[in-house]
Amino acid sequence: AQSEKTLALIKPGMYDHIGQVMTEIARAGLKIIRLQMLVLSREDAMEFYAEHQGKPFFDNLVEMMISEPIVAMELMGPSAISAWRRLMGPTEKDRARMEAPNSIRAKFARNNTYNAVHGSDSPASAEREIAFFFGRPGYFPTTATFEKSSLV
Ligand code: YYY
Ligand code: MG
Repeated sequence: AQSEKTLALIKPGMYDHIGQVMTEIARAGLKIIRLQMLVLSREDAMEFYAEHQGKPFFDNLVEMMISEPIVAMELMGPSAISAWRRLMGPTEKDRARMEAPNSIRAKFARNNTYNAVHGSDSPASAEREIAFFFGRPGYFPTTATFEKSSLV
């Protein structure tokens, strides 16, 4: 399989499981080549998920994404896009538990919004999403702070 890059996010609500997700990435043969912990602004969360604007879950999705620090990682390895999506499992919590009980979402999704992780779904989205987090000249995302978080 050809070496590929993808964008992975560990979403809000996953603070206690960041290490386990990174361990699963390593065990799957993927390399973390860049990593940043940050808090998304509302504007950035809306832009990141622009394809879902207008859907009934969009507002909740944005509020979830800005509710706590996230971890953004650029992954590299053979078929990285599909390999990471396979580790993640299906989008919906119940489907993940039924169809992929060892997946990260089966283990950690609380519901269909707080569903643990994100992964790019195509080479085009991987390119866009890696550039979004790691490719903007002069862009330094807000460093992670826990002041507004329920985790403190
Ligand atoms: O790529 P993936 O995250 O697996 O699913 P998408 O269909 O792109 O949806 C993005 C994001 O939206 C999903 O991870 C959670 C949220 N969402 C939701 O809150 N409720 C739904 N019914 C579907 C998706
Ligand atoms: Mg998606």
